Amino acid sequence: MSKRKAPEANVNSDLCDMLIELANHEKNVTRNIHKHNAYRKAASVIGKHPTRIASGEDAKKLSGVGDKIGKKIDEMLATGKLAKLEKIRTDDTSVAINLMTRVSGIGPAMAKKLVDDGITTIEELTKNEDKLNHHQKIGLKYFEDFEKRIPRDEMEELEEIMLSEIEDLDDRYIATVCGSYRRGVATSGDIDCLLTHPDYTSKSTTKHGELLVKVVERLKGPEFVTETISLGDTKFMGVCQVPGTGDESEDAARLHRRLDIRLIPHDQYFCGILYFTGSDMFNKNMRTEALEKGFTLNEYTIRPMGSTGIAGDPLPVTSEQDVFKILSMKYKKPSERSV
Ligand code: DCP
Ligand code: MG
Ligand code: MN
Repeated sequence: MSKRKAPEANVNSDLCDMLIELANHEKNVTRNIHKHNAYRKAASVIGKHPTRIASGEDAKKLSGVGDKIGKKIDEMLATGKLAKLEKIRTDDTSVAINLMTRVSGIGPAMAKKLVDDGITTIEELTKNEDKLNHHQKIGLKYFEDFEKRIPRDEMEELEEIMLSEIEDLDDRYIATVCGSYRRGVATSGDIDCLLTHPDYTSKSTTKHGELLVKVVERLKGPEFVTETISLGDTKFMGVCQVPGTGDESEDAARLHRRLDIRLIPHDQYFCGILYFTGSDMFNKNMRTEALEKGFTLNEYTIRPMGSTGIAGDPLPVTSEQDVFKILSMKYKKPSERSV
């Protein structure tokens, strides 16, 4: 039996929801990335706290919770709501900007520009499609589909189709579905696939552009990949779905899903896997811990930081475990990396 406790239900989920809503407002509307990060960090640490937070003072004992957030927690606990959020929720401009950012490809700056131009609904956006780039047009076309999370059984189906097509093409490819799916969660927002091939390393001088293009072409065959948002040498962004069965009612229910594929050099695959498994908050915390211990970690490599502040050569990594070992951290399985 495992010594670790099973993750408890979050007994402070109302406080977390409040902080996440505030974080999103700072990202999308006021565009204050520091405040966004502060709210996310507080939500993350409070979400991990095993007992009910009783007061702002109580919350402030946790790292990442300061005076201002402490006060908001007191207000929330006393009244069950937050005046600042009530105001945001009824502010037409905030509501419209938030709506626009839900379209894939529309960021906070573009959302504000659209709302400044008087575009505040999806219907108006559809009438003004000419203002959108290719990615945003696809985001609008599949607005409803992309909002729906992908159930795990569909993720498994998509994974199986994708991996078997890739293996048939060339069995030396290695592909791994990362993101929230690899963390074992029940539903995913999209499909994050990493790809590598022994012919492509960070030192290889031969052209690797074809490696990803060939895979994408192959995946279009069975009508798995249905749209390309963008395709470069190392990054594909597009749309996929479970291929049709010919049964009309079944086929009509199939949703279009966002698919990202990244081609990673063979010698950097495990840093890539670690990064793209996330979560983003877990990555942030791990990178901070790495820096504290004198290393710099990113999606490609882990390197020691010299006393001059200049990063040294990448350390050899042949598994995710290696990265944890270098940092003297206890290994965490993907399912333990959600916060
Ligand atoms: N990632 C990160 N920092 C970001 C964005 C992404 O570290 N700002 C990493 C960690 C994520 C992974 O990339 O887990 C994939 O990004 P997604 O946005 O697809 O996030 P998830 O797959 O974790 O969640 P979802 O189920 O919503 O797709
Ligand atoms: Mg994802
Ligand atoms: Mn993704």
